[in-house]
Amino acid sequence: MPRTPVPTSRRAVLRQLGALPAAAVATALPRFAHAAEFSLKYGNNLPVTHPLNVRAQEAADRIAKDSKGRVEIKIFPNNQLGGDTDMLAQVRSGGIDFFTPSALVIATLVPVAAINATGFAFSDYSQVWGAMDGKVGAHVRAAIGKMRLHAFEKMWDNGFRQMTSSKGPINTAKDMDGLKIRVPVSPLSVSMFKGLGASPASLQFSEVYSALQTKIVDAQENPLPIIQVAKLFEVQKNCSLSNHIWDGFWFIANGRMWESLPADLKTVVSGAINDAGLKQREDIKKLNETLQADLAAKGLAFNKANPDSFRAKLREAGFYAEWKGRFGDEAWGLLEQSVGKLA
Ligand code: X2X
Repeated sequence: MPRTPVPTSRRAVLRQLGALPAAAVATALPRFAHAAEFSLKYGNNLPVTHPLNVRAQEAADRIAKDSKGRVEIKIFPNNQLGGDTDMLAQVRSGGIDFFTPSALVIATLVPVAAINATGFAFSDYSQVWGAMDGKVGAHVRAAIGKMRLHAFEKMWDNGFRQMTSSKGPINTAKDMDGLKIRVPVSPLSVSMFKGLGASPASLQFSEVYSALQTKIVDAQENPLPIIQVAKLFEVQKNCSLSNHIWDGFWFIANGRMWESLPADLKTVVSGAINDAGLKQREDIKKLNETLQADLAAKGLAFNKANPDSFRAKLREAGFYAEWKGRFGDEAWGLLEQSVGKLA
């Protein structure tokens, strides 16, 4: 029997495929096209237009090139593989290899990871990156590591969270009274918004647009880039600039998969992901400077919320004392080294 010749060029591959029935082509093609030794899946909760996806795709391209095709990363954006809770379970089990949960969301598994989201802790980005590229971040990464997940060194930016509502502007903590507001699946968010007198509902991000549209909730809170790319301005009237939480994404990998990667490939993957994260931070910073005008032109009415009334209300509700206890003195002390005394 004559042996099937091994195709040597793209042309030869196509010629050979041309001789196969369509169904066979569909299954044969990926095998030729994806000879990667490590074919890895990355799931996230954001639309493809968000800088997180744009920069992650660049990282994936660089990894394919620098690993000479040995590592291929396929991105599944926009909750294609399930919502936040589902993807967190999948990255633990190995169903997916990478996930970028917000600090708020991974905190359902690693409680101290929510520490950066302590209400009104950070006043600017120099404090944020000082803490997260420094001791606070290192403390959280170690805690993530104990759950058999690998967290890359450079956290990616979500941004300072702002409140939007279909019920009018939020100026002071009083305007929060009884407000039905969606928050992420996160114990800290629930505690904080209860402390502010609101009525928070935890929903995965995949459900936010429709929950606002159908008025299951009246309000939500997210950084401006998310309000833009997820088109939340279509279903909200007001945006109150509150900067109440700084939130970032941990780029995490399944621990077993990570350990199985040879050292040279670990270097390639880490380098590309961390560099892309730094570029993504710049993208978010630029968007924050331009998006208010953009969103205002789309009909969102902006106002500045008064942070003092919120801080006072949270203190009164015992929010800081409670979370200092839950995070522990060590973590709280590291945060205060970056931002000053909190409570
Ligand atoms: O769910 C949200 O609000 C988002 C997109 O900011 C997070 O991933 C926490």
